[in-house]
Amino acid sequence: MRISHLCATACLWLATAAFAQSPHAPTPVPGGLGKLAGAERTVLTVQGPKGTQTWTLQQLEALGLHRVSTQTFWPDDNGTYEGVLLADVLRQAGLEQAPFVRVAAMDGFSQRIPRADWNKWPVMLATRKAGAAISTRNKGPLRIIYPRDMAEELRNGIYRLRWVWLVNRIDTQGQ
Ligand SMILES: Nc1nc2c(c(=O)[nH]1)N[C@H]1C(S)=C(S)[C@@H](COP(=O)(O)O)O[C@H]1N2
Ligand SMILES: [Mo]
Repeated sequence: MRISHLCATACLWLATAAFAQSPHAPTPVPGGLGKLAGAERTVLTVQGPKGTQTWTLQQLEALGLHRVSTQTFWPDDNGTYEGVLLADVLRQAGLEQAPFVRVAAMDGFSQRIPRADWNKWPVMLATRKAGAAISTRNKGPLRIIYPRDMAEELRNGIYRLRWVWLVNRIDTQGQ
């Protein structure tokens, strides 16, 4: 138990160190960005072992904004995104060790994202594109952004499904 815990800690540290070295990894935005219009509205419900949590945009961004410039699977969507690390959101709900989470969207779409993804890569829950809020028409206010340029593997089509947009719920349903 202790040894496996040590390993988990070391592996996490190694993974974090590797993220930091990639020029394509999200980087922290010190001090955050100006407040968004509508930042007080609830945009996300997370259900985990710690119960059900709701999040406003402002509360989410207070977890620590990160920024990444990335290619996507959709040329029009390429660009710079700001948001929080999915792992940080999951930790607040006690879900960081879950085998997977289900990320669900306003349009009824959902996908399972396995733990390996948020352990290996700084997967983001984006709240902004180039500093501005993302409208629902533009797949916001929350969307999953993989740091796709960090790894060749992330170009594989299996990850395309996991770029859920219009995200409004995270849970472990279907386990
Ligand atoms: N909210 C939401 N996210 C979504 C989807 C969706 O229908 N709704 N489609 C998924 C699927 S099945 C794929 S393949 C891509 C959609 O890519 P496309 O718009 O190029 O078909 O995004 C994923 N994210
Ligand atoms: Mo798809």
